[in-house]
Amino acid sequence: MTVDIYWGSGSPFAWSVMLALELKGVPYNSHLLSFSDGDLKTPESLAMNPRGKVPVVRNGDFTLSESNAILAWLEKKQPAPALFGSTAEGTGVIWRAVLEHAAYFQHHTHGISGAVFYKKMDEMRDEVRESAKAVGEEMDRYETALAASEWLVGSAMSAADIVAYPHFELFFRLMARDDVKPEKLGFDSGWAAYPALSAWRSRIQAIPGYDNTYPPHWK
Ligand SMILES: N[C@@H](CCC(=O)N[C@@H](CS)C(=O)NCC(=O)O)C(=O)O
Repeated sequence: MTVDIYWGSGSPFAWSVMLALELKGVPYNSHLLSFSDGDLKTPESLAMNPRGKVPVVRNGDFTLSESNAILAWLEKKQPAPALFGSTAEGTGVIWRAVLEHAAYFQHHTHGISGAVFYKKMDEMRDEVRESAKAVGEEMDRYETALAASEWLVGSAMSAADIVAYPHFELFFRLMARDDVKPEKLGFDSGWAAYPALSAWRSRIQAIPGYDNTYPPHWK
């Protein structure tokens, strides 16, 4: 099986899917789309995903968007190594971690990145501060969990890790921007303030093929 993946540099959702492709050793054709050139809104892109968002994958005449749906599809197409566990209980707990990350972490980081990228900090400062506080609390939870275990769920890397990880990278990168640092949102030390998260980051960076997934415009 070869998968065509349509992605954008720096999209954490696309990054998760690419990590899964690398981990599972699924060959893929990479189609890097440009957000700024409007590549996601062409008739061809909108035919694949009417929402005009990435990632999108294609395999034969099958097309799928939504990163977590893609991960679930990929798991059925290429079961090994398993990213959603091997028991009913394992699968349930991994999905819980994936969904908790979306609800309690991405929900807030998404709001912050919107304020930064769309230059709306002045009008959204109060919401950004609230979100940063919520992210800090979640960050502490992750730090505690990863101080006790190498992976977010169980004893092996799973979808919980590869879904969460790119969002941490994007968040710390945002916090290091010159136009965000003066906001004093509490993350000036970046990854260094979180030793267990940093060790987890190193474990993920050791995935064979990791470099192929790293956002090109961040290099
Ligand atoms: N829920 C979607 C989110 C995808 C998403 O928001 N992608 C962003 C990039 S991070 C995008 O394509 N944005 C382009 C746009 O909205 O115009 C998923 O999990 O795949």
